[in-house]
Amino acid sequence: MKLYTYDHCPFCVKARMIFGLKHIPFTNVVLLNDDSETPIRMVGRKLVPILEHEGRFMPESMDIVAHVDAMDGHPVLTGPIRPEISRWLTAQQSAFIPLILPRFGGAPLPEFATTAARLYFIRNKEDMVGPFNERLAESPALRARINAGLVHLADLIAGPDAVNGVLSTDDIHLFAYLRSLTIVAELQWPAAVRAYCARMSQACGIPLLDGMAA
Ligand SMILES: N[C@@H](CCC(=O)N[C@@H](CS)C(=O)NCC(=O)O)C(=O)O
Repeated sequence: MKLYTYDHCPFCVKARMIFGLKHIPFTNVVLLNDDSETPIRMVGRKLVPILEHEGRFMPESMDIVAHVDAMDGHPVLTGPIRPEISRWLTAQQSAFIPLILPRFGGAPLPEFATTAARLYFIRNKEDMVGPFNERLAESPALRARINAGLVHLADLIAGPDAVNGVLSTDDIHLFAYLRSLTIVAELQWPAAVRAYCARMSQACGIPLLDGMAA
């Protein structure tokens, strides 16, 4: 199986997670961010993640997660989900997006291996959130909002192995979000949240982004 991704993409992290959690080998193919031709040829849209399996192409991160989790008859995402987790994730979005996008745009990620690919990302995302330098200037206030959210999240985490005690799709959504957040330097991570991130990173085989945090 081949998974087409961008390293920064939280949806791609969701799809990568299920392979790691199930110890299923796969080839992670990181596309250049300005490569429209490859995804359009596969699924008719410029979008990742895309799973290539037995000559067929599947987009949509959570469809890929469900497909891979079911494929051996031994699903691992068997735990309950809690509405508090999705509510928490939704509440963070407006501070999360302007914090992470400018930092991704400057990071040494493989999807930005060429200048054209990096510029494609910057233009595309600045159309969404406005000039990156303006968003970066707002970092102190945005960090404060995320820090407050992380304190609240610490109370929601049942344990480092699974946010609700048993692995579920909440872990897929939550770890993908938190892994993106590790590109942001100088956040205040409560111990329970940090332990959860470290454990999930190890269990999924997906490195955190601390090394390129800014
Ligand atoms: N609903 C899709 C969303 C995927 C998505 O938005 N992917 C982004 C990357 S994070 C993408 O490929 N956007 C097109 C682009 O970056 O040009 C999923 O869950 O897989």
